[in-house]
Amino acid sequence: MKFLFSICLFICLSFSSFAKDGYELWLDYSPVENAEMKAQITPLFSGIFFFGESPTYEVIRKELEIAGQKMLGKSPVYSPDRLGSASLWLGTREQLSQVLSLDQQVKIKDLGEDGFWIGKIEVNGKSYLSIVGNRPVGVLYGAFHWLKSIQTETFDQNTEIADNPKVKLRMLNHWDNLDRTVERGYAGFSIWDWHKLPGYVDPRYTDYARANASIGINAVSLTNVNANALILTTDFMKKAKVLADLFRPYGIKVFLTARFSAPIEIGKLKTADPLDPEVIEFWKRKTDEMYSFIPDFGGFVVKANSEGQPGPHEYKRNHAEGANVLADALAPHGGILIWRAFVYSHEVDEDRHKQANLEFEPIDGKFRDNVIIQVKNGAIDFMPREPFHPLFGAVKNTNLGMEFQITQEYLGQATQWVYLAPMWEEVLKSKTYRPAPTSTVAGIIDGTDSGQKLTLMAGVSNIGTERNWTGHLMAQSNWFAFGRQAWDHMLTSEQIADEWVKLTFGQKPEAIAKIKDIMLESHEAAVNYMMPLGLHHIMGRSHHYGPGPWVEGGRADWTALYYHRADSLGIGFDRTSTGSNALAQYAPELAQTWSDPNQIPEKYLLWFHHVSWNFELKSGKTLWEEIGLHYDQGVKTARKMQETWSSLESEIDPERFHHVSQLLAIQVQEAEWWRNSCLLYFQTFAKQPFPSEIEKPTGDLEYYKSLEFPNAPGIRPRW
Ligand code: BDP
Repeated sequence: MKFLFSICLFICLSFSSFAKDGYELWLDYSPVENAEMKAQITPLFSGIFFFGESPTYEVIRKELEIAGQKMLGKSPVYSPDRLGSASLWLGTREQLSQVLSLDQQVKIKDLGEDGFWIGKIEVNGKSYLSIVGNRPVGVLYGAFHWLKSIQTETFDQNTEIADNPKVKLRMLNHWDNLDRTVERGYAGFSIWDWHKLPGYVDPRYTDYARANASIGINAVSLTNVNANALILTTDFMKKAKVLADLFRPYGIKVFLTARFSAPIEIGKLKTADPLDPEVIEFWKRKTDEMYSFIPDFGGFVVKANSEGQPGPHEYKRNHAEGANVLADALAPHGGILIWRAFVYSHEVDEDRHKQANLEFEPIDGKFRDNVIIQVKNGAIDFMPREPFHPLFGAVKNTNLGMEFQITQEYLGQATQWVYLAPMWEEVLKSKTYRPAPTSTVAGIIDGTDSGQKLTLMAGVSNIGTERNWTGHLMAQSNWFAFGRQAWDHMLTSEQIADEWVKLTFGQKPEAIAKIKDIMLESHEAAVNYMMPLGLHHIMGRSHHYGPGPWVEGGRADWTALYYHRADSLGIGFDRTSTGSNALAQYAPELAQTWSDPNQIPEKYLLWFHHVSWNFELKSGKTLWEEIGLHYDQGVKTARKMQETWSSLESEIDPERFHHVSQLLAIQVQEAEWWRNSCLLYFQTFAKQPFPSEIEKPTGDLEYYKSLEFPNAPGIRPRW
């Protein structure tokens, strides 16, 4: 009996040590089995020397301990002095100034605040592999890079590496409410336990900081853009301070969302008019107080005059007047004000697409230097595919930052595997033709085309309390990819997928290739089975889960009918000069080509054109046929993803394999549901049979329309 019990215990323990629940993210450090790699890194782990001290070096030491144990089965050994037994040096350019050559000094200096250099330094005929930054955080980024290169088997100690981020602020925006619900969150509750802070510091905060630092994320806005003014009270400042102190050694700055009406709600003033002296004084006082708790506080993020949020328009002031009062309060402390361009109200225009440009173009140049306008990648709202936002290129004298959505509000939430990097890459690489004919969205954001110095890429977080952080294990890749693209938008989504898969699943060539295949086709598949050919905003109302092309009634620009405009003649939103003329907000080079339904890339066709059901596409097929083929292709790709994954059963640990398998089965059903609903619905207008090549949509349209999901996660609460 005792014997049996011991066997059971042994089996359980061995299994639990192999059980992979995804908590470790991409920092799981699998044992190094490659003999050559092992031979290279073993001496390095046995003679580490830090030039000086910094809390950030403590963070590096802890990471080296974890990595050393997991990769080599032993703790790193530190050398008591820089020569002697040392073989790996870490420190800043200043700390290493005596041993760096002049050339190396210059090279490293040019890397700026966050960059790092990894290379060999020769002293007395011995060479030392060195990880050097201009600041300790650069050393941290270098250390993470080094560990990653070991795991991806790209490390070669004879290759010198110099790397620095293209964008200054690489930021996560949490849409987390103070009661721990998360707007558009599909991974449980908020990881910020405001109730127990400041007394209780969840160890998870540290793992969160490690994960972010490992991919270069250096700023986090902790609270929902639909903001609660309470976050600016002294009690909450004390709580936020604990997080800021914890994140500091990881190079991460804390931002908070500011509710424009806070002067009334917590300041007890009668107005929030940004030009009112008492309001100006309120923001100054509150900001000073914030800096007394968090001396390196990043700044505020503001959503104003959008979807019912208060803002300067209530007082007949424009966005610049609203933003500048907060910017002025932050400026003496070096803080930054991030003002969102996601604005729309009923009155402005008949096309929501045009509203941000209508409001921001006339006040271009009127914002303070420490203001960044944070612009969503497209003009509507994080749709499965959007053409880039026309503010990029139209606004020339104001800092513009990018806002991507990592959480998959419109892209399968947490039931679907959709790798978002290809979509972001497409946006970043889009040519804007302004300010220069060769300009791209990425060039505007990183300052090379726009000249702006203050640069930002923000991503709406997909993180929650679920054990694997992101609900769907594979959605971890989107957090990872966001950080990597914010660091370097020249990386391709394929390169990033390659890194992530190796870090997450280890060195298994066949599995790596197959997982990458799935990832790289997943976004196009989702576009196909949800909203192909430029269709947009045809999802379920409010929770945005599943299809809802029939959604009508209530506020027009929250309905599907407003966007697809299907009728007996055709389908699509005419945004040319015969329609809303939103196209005129793009550079003439683009507007001209895109005005022609025969020249516009077909992926944007119905975004800008109302086209007859019989319009002929490049394939020679009619629009109606192509819509059917796209929906059907989406379903087929989803099934193929499922098959490919099934073939990996022997390669992947059972926990992760079954987690993903079950979700893929749901994804296939959801893809079929999207296809069937949309095609049956659109057929009521097109009144044509389905193309013969496709699997015929089945089911009853009335049934699909009747489905309700009152418990779908992430629904926007009342605020
Ligand atoms: C939309 C979301 C809504 C957000 C809004 C925003 O549905 O919950 O509040 O974006 O970005 O996509 O402010």
